[in-house]
Amino acid sequence: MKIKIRMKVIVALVVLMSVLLVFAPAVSVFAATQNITAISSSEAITTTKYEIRDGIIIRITAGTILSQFLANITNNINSPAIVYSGNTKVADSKRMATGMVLKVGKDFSYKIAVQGDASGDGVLTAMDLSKFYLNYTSVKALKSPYLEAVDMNYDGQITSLDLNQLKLLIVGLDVSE
Ligand SMILES: [Ca+2]
Repeated sequence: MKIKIRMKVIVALVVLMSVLLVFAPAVSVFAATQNITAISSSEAITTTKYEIRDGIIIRITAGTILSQFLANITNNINSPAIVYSGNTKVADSKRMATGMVLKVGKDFSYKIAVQGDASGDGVLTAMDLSKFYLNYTSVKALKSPYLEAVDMNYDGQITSLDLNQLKLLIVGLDVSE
């Protein structure tokens, strides 16, 4: 009796394995397709100079011109990469500003966060400091990507360290002018 049951189990396992072998190629093709989709959706562009975090491009320093920015972006899909300010296409000679959007083809878009530019004009002034303070004191919260723009040290938190760094940068720029 026990041997018969074992035989049945063995037969069942052999049948199961054959079924798996038959379907294995189909399964692996399916898995490969999924991987390709995942790679293309997360990496329509790549960059070594900047960083893409949750669809936001960070580590762009204030004063970066659009043509300089695009030179540091590698477009991985066969569609043009265009930067917009609202609905307007930004000219190559223009300064990058927080709130601009990089669109790659129809399906991909990335928000731009220029370091320290909380006001969205691409220049670091007392206005940015004011926006930082209002956010810091919970009077007026900064929204994404303006919030990401004031994470000066890119650690994912807004602290007094960011405030100090922003102050230094604004003072530094004022001195150099
Ligand atoms: Ca920070």
